[in-house]
Parts: sequence; C-alpha cells; structure tokens
Amino acid sequence: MADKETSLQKIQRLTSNQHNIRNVATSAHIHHGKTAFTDNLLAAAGMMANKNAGDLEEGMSTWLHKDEQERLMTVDAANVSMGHEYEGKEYLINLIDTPGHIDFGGNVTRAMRAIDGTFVLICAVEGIMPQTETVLKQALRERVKPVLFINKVDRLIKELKVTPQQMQERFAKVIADFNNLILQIAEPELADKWRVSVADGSVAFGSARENWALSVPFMKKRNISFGDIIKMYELEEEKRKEWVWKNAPLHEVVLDMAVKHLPNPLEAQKYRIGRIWRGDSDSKMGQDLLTCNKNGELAFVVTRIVIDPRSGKEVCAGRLYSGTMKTGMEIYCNNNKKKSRVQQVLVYNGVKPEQLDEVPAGNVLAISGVNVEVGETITLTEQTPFEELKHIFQPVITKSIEVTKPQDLPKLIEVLRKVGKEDPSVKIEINEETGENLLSGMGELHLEIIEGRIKTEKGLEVKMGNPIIVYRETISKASGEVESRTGNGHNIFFLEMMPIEDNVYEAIESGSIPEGRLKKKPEDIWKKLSDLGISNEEARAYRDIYKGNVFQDQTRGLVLLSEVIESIIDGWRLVVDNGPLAKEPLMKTKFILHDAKLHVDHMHRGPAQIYPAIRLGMFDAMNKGGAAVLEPIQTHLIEAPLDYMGSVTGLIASKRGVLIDVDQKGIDVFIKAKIPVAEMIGWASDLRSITEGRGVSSLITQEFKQLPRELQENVVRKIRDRKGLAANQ
Ligand SMILES: Nc1nc2c(ncn2[C@@H]2O[C@H](COP(=O)(O)OP(=O)(O)OP(=O)(O)O)[C@@H](O)[C@H]2O)c(=O)[nH]1
Ligand SMILES: [Mg+2]
Repeated sequence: MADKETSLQKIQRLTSNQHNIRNVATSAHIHHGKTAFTDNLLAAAGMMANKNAGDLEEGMSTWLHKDEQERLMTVDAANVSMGHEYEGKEYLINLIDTPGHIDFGGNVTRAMRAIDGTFVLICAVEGIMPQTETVLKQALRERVKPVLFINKVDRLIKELKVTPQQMQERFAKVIADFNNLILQIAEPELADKWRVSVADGSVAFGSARENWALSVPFMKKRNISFGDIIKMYELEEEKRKEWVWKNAPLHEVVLDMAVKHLPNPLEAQKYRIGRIWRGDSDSKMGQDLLTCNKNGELAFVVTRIVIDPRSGKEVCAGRLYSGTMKTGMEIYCNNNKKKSRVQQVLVYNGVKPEQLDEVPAGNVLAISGVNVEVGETITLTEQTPFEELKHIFQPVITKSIEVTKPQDLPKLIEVLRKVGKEDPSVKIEINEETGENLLSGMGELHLEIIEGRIKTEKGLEVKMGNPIIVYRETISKASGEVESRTGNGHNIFFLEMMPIEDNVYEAIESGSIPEGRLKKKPEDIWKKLSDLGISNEEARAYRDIYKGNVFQDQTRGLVLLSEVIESIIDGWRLVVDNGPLAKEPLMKTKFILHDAKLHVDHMHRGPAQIYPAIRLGMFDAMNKGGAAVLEPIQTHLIEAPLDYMGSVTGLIASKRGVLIDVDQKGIDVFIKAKIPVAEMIGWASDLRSITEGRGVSSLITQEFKQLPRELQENVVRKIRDRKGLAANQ
C-alpha cells in the first residue's frame, strides 16, 4: 500500500490518529524568515520543487496573491499540511504560515485559535524585536505553546564572521531573552513549564534560506560541533548543499522538535478549552471539547474565510475541536443563529485544499457551503459559542471609498461585504443615506493592499480618500446622578457615568473578562472582578460589556425593570457607538442605572420612549463628568545608524512625539518613542528620507490617550464637519 498511496490518501489516513497530529504555525517579527521556513518544509515533503525552496525571487509557494510576490512579504495566513516520520511513526503536521507585518497581525491572532503550538522564529542578527513580543502575547493568550527557531545563522557566519564560541554566546542571549519574555507574559502556571531549552531540543537554529537546521540533541546524535557549522561555509555551494542534506536537514530537525515538544490536540485541548470556551465544562459539550472527542458533538471554529474570485465560493477554514465534520451534514451557526448544510469538507494537501468525505476532531480543515463570519462556532445544535477572536490592536486609520462610475455603486456594496468577510481586521461602514462608505484598517499599508485587491482581484475601479484618524470619546470623572425623563413624561431614569477602573479595563481589553451581555450568575466573571478589587455588590450589577464600556444595573426591587432592561441596554449601546462630542465610539466608561420610575402600562415605555431618554441622560452625564477625546498613540522602536540620531529625534519632536528611551548599541541607536497616529501619516517615507533609507521603525504597542485639551475643540469640529453633523446631533 505504501508506495501506491497518494499524498492526499496519506493525509486522510493521518487525520484520524489524534495522538500523531500537530497543529502549528510560524510566527515572528517581520521578515525573520517564516515563509522561507515553511517553503522548505513543503519542499522536503515533496510538495514543491526542491530547488526553489526559500528563494523569494522564485516565488513562495504559500503566496497566493500577486501583491505578496510584488512586495516580497506575506499578507495572508496560509494553511499547509504535510506528513512527517519520527522514530518510526507517522505524523500529520497542519501548519499555518502567518504574516509578520503588524498591519496584518489580525491574521496571527486568528491563526492562533486554530493551532496548539508555534515555531517562533528569531533572526540571529537582529535578535528579539518588538513583534517577537507581540506574537508571543498572541500565542500565550490562546495557550499556544512556543518552541524557538533561531534563523539566519548563515549571516552570523558570513557577515559577522563569528567564532564557535561567539555563536553559542549569541544563542544563549537570544534564548535567555526569549525565556524572560515568556516569564513576563505567560500565566504563572505555564511560564515555567514552557521555557525553552537548548539541552532538551526545544530550541533549534539554522538557515531557512540555505535549508539547514540543528539542535543540540541532534548535534550530539550526529556528532556535529559548532566548529563544523562554521567549516561548512568553507565548502563550495554544491558540496555544502550535500553536507546540509545529509547532516542537518531543516525539515527533520524542526519537525522532530514539533513532534517532541509541541502538544497533540488531545493534550492541548485539556488546558486550552478553559481559556477559549466559557461554557459548562461538566456538560456533554464541555467534556467532548476537553477530550477532543471525535464521536462527540460537532464543534468547529472558523478562523479564516477565502472567497474564490471566479466562482464566488466561500471556503471557511478553522479548527475542529470536537466531533467529525462530514460532507452534507446539517449544522448550526451559533452567532448567526441559522442552520446550514456543509457542501464540502477540505484538507490541505501541501498548499492545495482538497476534498475528503469526513475529517475528525483535532484537525485544521476547511468547509464550504456555509455563509458565516470569521469567529463563528459551528455545531449541530445550539451551544455556547467560543470566545470572540479579539485582536490586540484596533483599527486606527480610515479612508472613504467611492466608485469612479456611479453605476458600479451596487457592486461596491457587494465587494465591501466580501472584503470584510475575508479580512475581519477591516471595519466597514456603509452609509446608504449619505453614500459615504468608510474602510478602517490597521495602518496605511493595510488599506493600500485592500484598495489594490479591490481593483485587481475584484475588478472594481474605486477611489479612496485621504486617511482619517479614528478617535474615541470618554468621560473624565464621575458625573454624579442625573435624571432623565422620557418624552411622554411617564418614566424617569436616574443614572450616572464615570471612568472604568484601569485594571478592569485592561482585563476587558486583554479578553480575560469577555465582552457581551452577561449570563445569569456569571460566577467566573464575579470572581475575576473580585480579584480586581471590585465589591461583590458592584460585580453583581454588571449586565453588559460593550466595546470596552460597562453597563451596571444597581436598582433594587424594581418589579417592572425586567420588561425594559433590554431596551435600556440597547439604547446605551447606541450611544456607546456614537458619543456626544463627535459621534465617535465611547471607551472606558461605566454606566450605572441607580433607579427608575416606570409607567405600569407597557404602551408608554416602548423603545421609542426609552432610547432618547437614555441618550439624553448619557449626554447630560458625559457633559457633567467632562467629555474628552482619546486619540490613538503608537509606541515605536526606531533603529538607525548613530549618525542619524539627531535627525530622528527631531522628526519625532516635530510629530508631537515623546522619547521614552534611547539606547546605543555599537554603531546603531535604538530609540523608543510614543507618537500620535494623527501625526504618523507618511511616517515610513519620512523616516526613510531623513535616514537615507537606513532607519526602520516597528510598532511596539498602541493605546488610546487623551488628546491635549487645547487640540480638542479643533479636532471635534473637524470630525463633525466631515460627518456633516448639525449642532443638535
Ligand atoms: N541570509 C538569510 N536570509 C534569510 C533566511 N531566511 C529568510 N531570509 C531572507 O529574509 C527575507 C524574508 O524572508 P521571508 O521568508 O519572506 O520572511 P517572513 O518572516 O516570511 O516575512 P513576512 O511574512 O513578510 O514577515 C528574504 O529576503 C529571505 O530570503 C536565512 O536563513 N538567511
Ligand atoms: Mg512570510
């Protein structure tokens, strides 16, 4: 059977042995070599031409869009699967190659939901960079276990001409820094267990471009020294390739590492489910998820949607946590609250999606025939859905988009809907009344790529406006109780607004307190709030958490309230979406309903009465508590030759930036600075021009901070003018 078996048949056979599956991803700072690494693995598995593996100019097999080849960077996450043999047993490796550019980081967040382990790549020359930290945060938040691959070691040898001793010292430093990050970021019970170590082989190093890798246990087994690696570079190219293939084959070393140090789905789901699904762990569904039960109830999470440009067919890729996905199955979409039927079940044969009749739990796979959004939980009957897939950063740049030919307008709406599905990091606002359609993204490059794809892949001529910054509105201090009466005079609400406690806000932002309406008796959330110092009484008043804002019901014994509370919360959400200053969303505010007087007849207390009363009450409270505008601020690490230090700090100062840290390392300077996004339009090219192309900058974090008071009036007026808001709106 073995020599007749096709690669698809082999993958099919391996999908059913959960012990021997590893669901993994590459993750790293931009350009540290993830795609070259992935290409290498595919080549070794016989899934692409060997000679081109890792050679960018020849095209990466995972780059399915033209813009990726043109810009020599990954934009979309790519799924691939391959077989691997370790100690006489066969394994299935489901691998997702993720993008490194921060604008596409949402793809990393989503990929982490589908997998259990990740190869974190670090360039041996650059060392740990800001996004190394970001991807570790993304992984650890989902309880995805990391192993380390130190890449581009050829550069240490060829460019820096290190000795064996210096090479080991460099590795030791990278590993120590990496473990330090794990210690800082991981939950305490994981931090110690998940440290990587050279001795046990959870660290490997090599060159993805030159197709080799080694780990200390592998070197011991083959009797290879650090000196031998340096000597290998004295060989001529063909000889070196032969040596590498025989003594240090990348695929063998790193896939052995994955098999040995990364968990299979049975092990991983035991501790991951508690973090990503908040249903009852004692229920049948809970038990099926914890045990990755292929005979259990179906539970599939959609982490990525790809729409075929020609047929329009939507393929939903994701992770099957329980049950078996079968062609023709009738399924239930929990967010959509709709039934649907699975047309095809697909697995990845190399990069190519191919059809199978069924695939059991514990695999990364795709289905077609269902019309859902990314993040959907697909089951057989209604179930608690998985946690929302929340990206670390929020979109901060917006552009308007219009068609150049008016007759294309209906098509634009259709195309935007597809764009939003394929890339959930883009926010789309379609305003059919004003005809103004807005696209918000993570950065300038993100919007540029989307614009390009709308034109070339979707074939629609469009024009985009100048970049607009996304702001937030908040309250500066407690408003005190305000009173708001419904228009008919029959109902009165007594409410108050104030800022949320910083630590509660952080817990919401990081996802450790989930957003959404609270269930009855949410003991886990009460416990979390209590750990954060919130009194039991206040914790029990929490009703809804929406876009980083909290709604509390602190009323007592109001019999009629249960009949109107939903309308009150809906009315509150409307104002959270459109704040009083300039209709930008609210952030970090707490709303307390203290008391209410309600008319006995429900005719007099419908939503049409309640919404405006809540809105006016909130506007009044925000006014009393001092409504303020928050602007997005980014912290960047800027690296440039020392000679340019003065020009770089000058540029930062000219952009309302603040220096946080300046560090000189050799002939380079590393500058950390906080800069408002509003001033960063064109930043990449400004930096390039003042440093003659030698300065690079990478994003460390992003946050919203209060806009200086003296700028507020002006900013508010500009937003209101742009939105065409009248004085009373
Ligand atoms: N010298 C050297 N260059 C490498 C190595 N691995 C990758 N590169 C080069 O580094 C650049 C980026 O490689 P990619 O594989 O595209 O890196 P990536 O991490 O996938 O990049 P993004 O997905 O855009 O973040 C290319 O020019 C590669 O040829 C290596 O081991 N040694
Ligand atoms: Mg890449």
